[in-house]
This record gives sequence, C-alpha cells and structure tokens, in this order.
Amino acid sequence: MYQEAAWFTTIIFCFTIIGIFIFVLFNAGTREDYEPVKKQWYRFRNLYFLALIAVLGIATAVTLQDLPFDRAKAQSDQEVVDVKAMQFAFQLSKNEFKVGQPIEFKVTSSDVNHGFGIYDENMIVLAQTQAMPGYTNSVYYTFVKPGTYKVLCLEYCGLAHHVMQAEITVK
Ligand SMILES: [Cu+2]
Repeated sequence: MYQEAAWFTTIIFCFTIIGIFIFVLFNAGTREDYEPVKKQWYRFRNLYFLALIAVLGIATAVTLQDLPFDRAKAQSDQEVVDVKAMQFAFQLSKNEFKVGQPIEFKVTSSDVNHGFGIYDENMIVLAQTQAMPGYTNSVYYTFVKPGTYKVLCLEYCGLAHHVMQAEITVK
C-alpha cells in the first residue's frame, strides 16, 4: 500500500513538473523582453533562493533528527538475545518473549552477509539489521502484541536464501 502511494505520488509530481516545463517553454519571451524588469526579478530570485535554502535547511535538520529510526537506548530491564545467522538458518538464544519486554537482539553471522528482519503476522517488517560475519549489530525491539512473529533473511545469501527463517512467540 505504501509502495503504491509512493509510486502514484512520484508519477503525479513528475507530470506536474513536466507540465510546468511545457508551460514555461511556451510562455517564454526573448531576452529583450526581460531587460527592463531584469533587475527587479533578480532581486526577487535572490530572495526566493535564500528563502528556499532556509526552508530546506530547516526541514532537513528537523527530519534528520529521527535518523536512525531505531534509536532505542539500552535499558536496564532489557533482555539480550544472541542471534547467529548462517546458511541457511537463524540461531536465536531465546525465541519466547513477553509483551512489553524490551529486547536487544545482538546479531551476527557465521558465514556470509545476511539480513535479520522481524515480521508480524501480516508480514509487515517491524525491525531489521544486517547480520555480518565478524561484527555484531544490535537492534532493539519491544513487542506490543502477543502472537507469532517471523524472522526472515533480508539479504540474498545463496541458493536456499528463501527458506532461511525462524519464529518468535510472544505471550
Ligand atoms: Cu539470506
């Protein structure tokens, strides 16, 4: 659904921009037409440019505050789970949790690069990180609903990549 919304929004913006270009193309005069008003418009253009820089700068600064999205801090009551990804399975030190229990998944790999993605019952991804040999990446998550969750590999890692999964039960 989000993919479709993004797709249609992109298409609408593309055609809007094409439309504006065509409009400007057909309404543009010659250079002489603009000479008398040039100075005035240059001033407007400079102001417009500065305003644009200010707006975009502020928007960028504000929205970047949220990155990385999963910036949950280590908590004292946090349960630490070791995750080892390998061709073609996941090994979790624990896979049964309670609702509301903050969890830190410490994810690594014993062979090649894998992905560690936690999915809910509707196959919506809730949290993910890379599983890399020689590194441990932490991803923090707290389950808010009981149910059966799936762990899938998010990085093509070999012929049986598609069977690489694990289950997490939350009560
Ligand atoms: Cu894989």
